[in-house]
Amino acid sequence: MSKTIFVSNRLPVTVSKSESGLDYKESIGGLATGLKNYHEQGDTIWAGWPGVAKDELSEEEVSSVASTLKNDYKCLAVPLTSEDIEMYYHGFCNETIWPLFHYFTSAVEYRSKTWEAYKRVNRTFFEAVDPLIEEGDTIWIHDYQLMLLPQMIREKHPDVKIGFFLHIPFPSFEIYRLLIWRNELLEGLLGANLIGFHTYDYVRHFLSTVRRLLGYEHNLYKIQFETHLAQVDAFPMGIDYDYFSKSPTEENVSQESLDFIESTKDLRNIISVDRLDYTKGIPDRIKAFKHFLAKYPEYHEKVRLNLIIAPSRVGIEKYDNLKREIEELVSEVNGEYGTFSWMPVWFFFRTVSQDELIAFYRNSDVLLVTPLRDGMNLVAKEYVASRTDNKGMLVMSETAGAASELGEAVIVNPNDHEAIANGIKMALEMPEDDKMDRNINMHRRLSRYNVKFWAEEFLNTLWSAPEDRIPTEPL
Ligand code: GDG
Repeated sequence: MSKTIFVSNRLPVTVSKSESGLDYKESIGGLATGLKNYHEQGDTIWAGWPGVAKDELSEEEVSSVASTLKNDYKCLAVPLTSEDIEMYYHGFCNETIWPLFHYFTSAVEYRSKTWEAYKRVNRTFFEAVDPLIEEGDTIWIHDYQLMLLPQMIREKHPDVKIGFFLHIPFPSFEIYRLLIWRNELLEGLLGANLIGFHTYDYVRHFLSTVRRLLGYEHNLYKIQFETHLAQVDAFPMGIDYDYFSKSPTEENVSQESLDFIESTKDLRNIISVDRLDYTKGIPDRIKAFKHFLAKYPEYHEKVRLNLIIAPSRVGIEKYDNLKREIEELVSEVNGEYGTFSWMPVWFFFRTVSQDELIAFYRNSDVLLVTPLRDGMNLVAKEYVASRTDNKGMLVMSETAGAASELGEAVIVNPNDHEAIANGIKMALEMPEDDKMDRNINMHRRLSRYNVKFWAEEFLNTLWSAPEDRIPTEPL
């Protein structure tokens, strides 16, 4: 029977090693959250790196991880070394592709050593997945860490269906062209039968980049590449709407969180939830909140910003510096505006459980999500879905992919502190019936275009792609 193989850098479960042994924990992040349910229910295998370097484990531990992942989680562990992680993941993925695709051009590092590691690790993924592939299988590859993999698989298995989805923005041609290895990455992607992006803007950028760099025109979003057609389209990723809109059970929310929520009942609560990343615009958001307090003193002692930041890419200098910058800005606002009975910003540098997250969403009058660039941003969708009473309001930046689907939100330029401050005020003071109308529209869309719909739409499009191999021999 044919199966679907998901391939992504990380698995939906993260393995870590401590003195007490090996620990298995659900991974945090857009992709893990998004495909989890689909994977649990379908005939699928998920291949990816388990989160711990193979040279940090004994041989027995390596095989124990492999068999636990296989038997308990339907996962295939792709073993990577510490050197791989350093050069491929921290190196090429996060020092080159991530900043470039998010338009942080001055942060991009061009190092041929990390590029070599990127190629090598994409080959490692190929070698891990290759023995699993059987005729009729579908392979769905995810994200910027594996852009060479589609073509590697295509060369060996020309008849399987290969899909690729990019979770981050695809930048405009003028940005993308800065990359030294630009053609190789495009050719790697074009090995897929279907290449998906979150928005039509990213699709347009990709098509024009392929035309200008490789000279391939598209015909109705289909590009003839070597012996097959590569189709390109937008598939805006949704969330598990039912999960976020159902009530969390109280026993899943810690007493500490319930007490915290209780203590904020008399305040207007603004929440923001992000992974720690410089693309998320967190320092500008805090500065904008400070500006809000300066401009609208009537809100002193009445409002609170709850900043929940999940640790990410810990130990990397740029990220550690960002954390320090955030801490300084938070204490600056609290030092300047706080009183003996009121602290305007509460900063939590930790992850919380999903049920707690929903409880926090529900308790918040406003979600403030102002990334400088974001492929989609699932947090915005989760907040709207969680507030089933339609009494919350979303303030979000125009440079997040989700802005093109959530036009009823208060949309702001994330660099414009004045606009964010006014956006906060507008969201806090919006009449109930206006909020209700806007939220009802957003709910309708989110419940229909949920994550299951996203995955099915992508896979159905991939499966229904026409028999597209062009004969290589003259007829
Ligand atoms: C990439 C793209 C794109 C966060 N903190 C906690 C927690 N989270 C969960 C959220 C959400 C996910 O992590 C974050 O997803 P985002 O979409 O906001 O951002 P990225 O992680 O950067 O994801 C992004 C996404 O891929 C999907 O394609 O939207 O643009 O950058 O689901 O709920 N979850 C829990 N505790 C936390 O503390 N349980």
